Amino acid sequence: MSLRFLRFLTAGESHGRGLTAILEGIPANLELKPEHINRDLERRQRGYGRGGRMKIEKDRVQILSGVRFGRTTGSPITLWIENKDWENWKERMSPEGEPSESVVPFTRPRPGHADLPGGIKYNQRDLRNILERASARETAARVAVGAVCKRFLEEFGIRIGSYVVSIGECTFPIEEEDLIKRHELAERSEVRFPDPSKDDEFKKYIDSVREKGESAGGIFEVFAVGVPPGLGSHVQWDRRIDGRIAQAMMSIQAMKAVEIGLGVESAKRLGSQVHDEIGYDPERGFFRYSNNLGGTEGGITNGMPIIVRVSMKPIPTLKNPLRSVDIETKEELRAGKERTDVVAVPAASVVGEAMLAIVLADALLEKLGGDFMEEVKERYRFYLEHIRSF
Ligand code: EPS
Repeated sequence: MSLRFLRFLTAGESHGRGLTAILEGIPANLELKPEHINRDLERRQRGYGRGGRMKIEKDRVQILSGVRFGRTTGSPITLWIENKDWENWKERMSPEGEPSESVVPFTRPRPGHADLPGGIKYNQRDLRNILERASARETAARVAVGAVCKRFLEEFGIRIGSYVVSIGECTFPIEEEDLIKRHELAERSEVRFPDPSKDDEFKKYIDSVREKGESAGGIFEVFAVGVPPGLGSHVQWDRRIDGRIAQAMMSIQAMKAVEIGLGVESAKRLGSQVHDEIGYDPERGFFRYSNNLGGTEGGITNGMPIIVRVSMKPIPTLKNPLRSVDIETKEELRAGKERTDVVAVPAASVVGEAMLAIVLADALLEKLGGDFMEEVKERYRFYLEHIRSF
């Protein structure tokens, strides 16, 4: 499944020169400045539990095409983020010449990483040729694309946020009910948990994981508020918005499960305890008494906030590596080691925001069409009037 109106591709290796993304389909005349993107790039780099790499990088975007004097032109938008670590990898990652002696092939695949299946598939005996692209470094490019989509959605009053629910076994009840406030609290937390007073306990937990030479995953939630009813469609499998969101989330490196609204819990409850009752108010129009379904019914948004819960597995690079086999000698030994993060759930939640923004911008453009912002906005006004009078 792919996007229906927007298109984007990313390119670049973790220790290559940098990352590129090309995004096409954003209407002309949208205000867009590097600051809009840099804010999210910087947020993605934060989070307790990251390894040494984040001290090296200082992700900043350069807009290479599709924007002139701070406004989109409708042409493909090219985004470029430099890898500062390239300086240390120039010889080992050179696109030209022959490998020098410093190039030691990576031959001991890490269980849980793309190393072995990717090596087999692409017939690469130096597994670095796989791991460099499989690395979650690529998510910086997605966050840049997502930030452009957020900028677009903002023009329609749609806001996206996220917060961490748990890291490994460490979790606490979330007291705050309001989604925007949860997001704002998460912004002040070192682990993006919506109660910064719990930071020390999360940090202690992450330290204990590090001391054991282990890694940990976790759960985060991403939401969108201000979404109109009617994005996505029930009429065809690949137009259903929940399926599109799930695919986008699962495409993030290391994600293993996606739930919408109550998700797994809804399978245990009876119907009356799950479905969101409908009310009508002459001022607000149709509304719901609850939001157990997380803003989607029949593959269509229903006007309630979209709430997505995503589970991330532990990072596969371990200080105390698991059993593996050297692909050259076929000897059973321990997997290779690379510098790594211990926990990257806070960063993943920012990537989740980007993916939700991309899917919703695509679905909004699918609904409204249009090549320039004034046109899209006029169509949106018409559609809002239709919703009010329905
Ligand atoms: C990653 C390994 C680490 C992470 C990296 C993802 O990088 P390195 O091997 O350079 O230490 O820091 O994440 C990023 C570079 C990033 O920008 O998020 C991996 O193997 O997936």
